[in-house]
Amino acid sequence: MSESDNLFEAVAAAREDRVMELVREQLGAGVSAVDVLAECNRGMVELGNRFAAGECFLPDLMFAGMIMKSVATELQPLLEKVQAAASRGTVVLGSVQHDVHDIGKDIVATMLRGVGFEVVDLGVDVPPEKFVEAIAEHKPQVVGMSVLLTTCFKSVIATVKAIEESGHRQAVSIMVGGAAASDLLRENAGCDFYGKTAVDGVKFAGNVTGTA
Ligand code: B12
Repeated sequence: MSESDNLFEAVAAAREDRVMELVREQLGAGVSAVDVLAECNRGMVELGNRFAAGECFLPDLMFAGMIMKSVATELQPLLEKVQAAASRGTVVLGSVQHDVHDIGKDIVATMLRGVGFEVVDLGVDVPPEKFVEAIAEHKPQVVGMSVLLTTCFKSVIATVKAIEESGHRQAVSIMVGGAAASDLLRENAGCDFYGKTAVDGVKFAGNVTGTA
């Protein structure tokens, strides 16, 4: 199949014009925003594999990152369509220290806001002490960490440790997600939940706050 024929390939080949066309086509054909996003994610993973195999280079990753941001902007109103009347709780969210990947984290934030959570988005490369300060200030029920680099596992572990040492551990449920995260990381770092997708994170926050 040629790269222009499907969304997965168009994303993996960083073909911006074709990606946006196919996203609109799929939405027009009734495919849900969550499914469109999932196919784009698979394309991004494939692009990452090609990068790891030396078949494409950093500028391709950067360009694809920009394309995904456009896709996320296009999908945002659809992901936000369920508006709750009252706040369902607060989530503090960030990409861990030394990790600047933020596309997935932003999608998690958009979806949480869309279903009525307040989200305190700390951004990228967030040091453990910033998570702790935000917990003290905003009193969230849930803390979410995004991690895409295996070299940043230690940042996840350090963040959980800092939360424990600050005395806030019992007050918050901690979730971890992102392409480098796994159930094993959750267990080793002492997080409460590993979410493979943004939807999993939203479900977890709902369960924690008893608003699912
Ligand atoms: C785009 C990209 C970049 C862009 C990021 C742009 C941006 N603004 O984010 C740029 C060019 C900056 C970049 C840089 C680098 N990257 Co990069 N990048 C990627 C790529 C191709 C896609 C990531 C992405 O956005 N995916 C789409 C989003 C939507 O998916 P996602 O983040 O996984 O999020 C979904 C879920 O995981 C979940 N989720 C995410 N966070 C959370 C949090 C919670 C709490 C929950 C519940 C769920 C959740 O929800 C989302 C939707 O369902 C990946 C490939 C891959 N396999 O992921 C490599 C990849 C992550 N990068 C990699 C590398 C090596 C790098 C660099 C070190 C390259 C270099 N030599 O400089 C730098 C590191 C920069 C740094 N310090 O962070 C490697 C990491 C390898 C590893 N195992 O550690 C990967 C896997 C590529 C590869 N196969 O080699 N990268």
